[in-house]
Amino acid sequence: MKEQIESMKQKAMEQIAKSENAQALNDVRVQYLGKKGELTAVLRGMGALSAEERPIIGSLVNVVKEELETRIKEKEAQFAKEELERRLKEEKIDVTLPSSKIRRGSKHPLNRIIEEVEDLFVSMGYDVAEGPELETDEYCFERLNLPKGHPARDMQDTFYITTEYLLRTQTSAVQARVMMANEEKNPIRVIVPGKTYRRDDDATHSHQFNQVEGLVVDKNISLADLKGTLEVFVRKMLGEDLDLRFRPSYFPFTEPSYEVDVTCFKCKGKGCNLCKQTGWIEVLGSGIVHPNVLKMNGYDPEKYSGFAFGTGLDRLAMFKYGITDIRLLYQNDVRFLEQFDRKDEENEIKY
Ligand code: 2NM
Repeated sequence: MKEQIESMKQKAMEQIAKSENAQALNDVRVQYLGKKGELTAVLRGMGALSAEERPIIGSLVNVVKEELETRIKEKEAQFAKEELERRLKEEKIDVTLPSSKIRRGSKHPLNRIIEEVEDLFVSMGYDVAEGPELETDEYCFERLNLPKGHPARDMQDTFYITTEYLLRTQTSAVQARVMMANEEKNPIRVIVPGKTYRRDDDATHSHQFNQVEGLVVDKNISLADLKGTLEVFVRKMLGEDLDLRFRPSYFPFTEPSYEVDVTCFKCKGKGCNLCKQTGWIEVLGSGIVHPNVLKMNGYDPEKYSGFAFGTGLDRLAMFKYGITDIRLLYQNDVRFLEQFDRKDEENEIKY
């Protein structure tokens, strides 16, 4: 019996030594020490032994059982250690590898244009003012020399909310607010960028669009100041080599009024499809502030004069970036918007 147990132990030890993984090791444990294991069977059969043999065999089986368990535990620990080492080696992270590119948002072309215009005018001493998009008839029309019944009120198709409230058709309403808010009636240099609304929406017109208007009020302001300022504005935004042409026009808030054309930046004035063979493209409206406008907003037209101008930022963005469909500016397609990411210090991602 003793020899039988000893040889069982030898066999088990060999099998443990030969086990190559945790699964194989567990199979050995089950084979000898499990409920139906070979060594367990010996313990179960002890009842058949004599009273002398029983304690001897019993303790021998227990010693062998312990030896096998210890050996299995050692082997298990060895497997666990090897597995850990393998993972440490295989799953090593190289912290010096460059990261995958982070997808960042980019500035909308309209916002880029607005910022550029603001930077330019601030550098010339202007303030930037903003005001409500929901305006009153008083500020949008009355104070801009457009009394009720004035035929020019039909020039803009207005979104009326009530008889008093409306969506502003131009940002000039804010200029009137700036003049009214200036209690000392000091000189004014201001630009007003913002959203405006008109009741037309076809392929080339959106019911909502973006404008920037400018207003200068001071002593001795003349047409020369207007022309010089707009020349700087147009050349900085669209190209230093461009010429301006002032065409007489009509706006209720200015007199005289001019529409400003610029040399076609596509054909440089030769004539092409963009300028409809004229060599010129209309970019601005402007004029000398009407004395009524000054008066109605608290400025004495005998002491002060001023000039004002306005332009559509959507058109400007389209010209500057060669965008052919205005709707692209409002669809927020990232494939379109990504193309306007500035590659300068401000936006450059450094790794
Ligand atoms: C334009 C064209 C001409 C304009 C006038 C004024 C104000 F407040 F002085 F009356 N603000 N903006 C103006 C003049 C705007 O946009 C095409």
